[in-house]
Amino acid sequence: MIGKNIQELIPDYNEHEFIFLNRSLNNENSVDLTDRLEVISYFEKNLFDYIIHLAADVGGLFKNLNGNASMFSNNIKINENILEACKENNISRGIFVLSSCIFPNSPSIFPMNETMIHESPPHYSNEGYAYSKRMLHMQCQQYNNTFNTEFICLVPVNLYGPYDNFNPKNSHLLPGLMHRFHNNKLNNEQMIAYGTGKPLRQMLYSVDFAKIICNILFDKMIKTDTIICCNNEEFEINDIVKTLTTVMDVKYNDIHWDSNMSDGCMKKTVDSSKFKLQYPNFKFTSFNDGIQNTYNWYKSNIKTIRV
Ligand code: GFB
Repeated sequence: MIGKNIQELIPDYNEHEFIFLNRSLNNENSVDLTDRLEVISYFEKNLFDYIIHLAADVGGLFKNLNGNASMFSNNIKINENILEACKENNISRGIFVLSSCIFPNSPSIFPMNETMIHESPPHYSNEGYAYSKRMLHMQCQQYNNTFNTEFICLVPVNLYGPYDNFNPKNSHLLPGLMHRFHNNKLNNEQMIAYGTGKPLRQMLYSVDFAKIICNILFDKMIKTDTIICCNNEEFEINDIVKTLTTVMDVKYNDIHWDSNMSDGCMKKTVDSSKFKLQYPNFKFTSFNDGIQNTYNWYKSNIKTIRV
């Protein structure tokens, strides 16, 4: 998702050549990142100057609940292979993406900041993914200290937007609901949302995060930081669903909340003061506009969306 959004920004960075790895394409840039030899030889063939590491075995709450073991194993392999390939091929600057879900489930204080990532265990629902990302964070810091690299870790909150995964079984909240509600509406079926709607979430529009990644990668002032990226707004899930129903022109009161489905983590509020200090003029897309843009994109691309 983020890679596709970065592809659309390339004209703004035409002094650089971007190569996008994609596991599903059948060409020289389709690489199995869990295969160490394949990764090492790919990077040997291409002398890259920078890396933007977005690849992960990732998904929403329900994918994590059922897949913690494989998600930990896959992501540990991917991250270790990528970091080794960077070291072997002298790629000394890059962006590595973490997530706000890796933070402690019961922190000493809210909102959480960049220094608190390893303070205590993450929520059990996605501990596999969370610990693999915490190891990536620790490895980036070790590489920076040992090999003098500039590996910067960015921490987005819940991402949504064009090019997301819309498969309701393993997607995140917004795309899963959008795809399901769209089909419920077409087939005149009961609309169902999961959980109680009470948990709190912060949301980041994928286009905004793609811009932030490129801004920071080419901003040589930033060297070895960990930076939370969001606009500090937080919503109850039922308010997120209310906004979605308004945009999709469906009745919020028609929605049945299936409280047998897990709520997952109730709150994981993080603070982006560090980002705002560095980029005080960055304009985040409003949540309503972000959902409207995403739904417009979804309807125009419905034949080719990832489900
Ligand atoms: O985005 P999501 O799946 O994951 O959101 P997390 C889960 C929350 O949305 C739970 C509620 O409270 C669900 O009960 N929900 C309501 C739904 N309806 C739905 C639905 O149709 N689909 C889904 N998926 N949820 C993520 C991590 O945790 O946090 C990611 O899984 C990532 O890896 C992200 O790190 C930041 O927000 O719970």
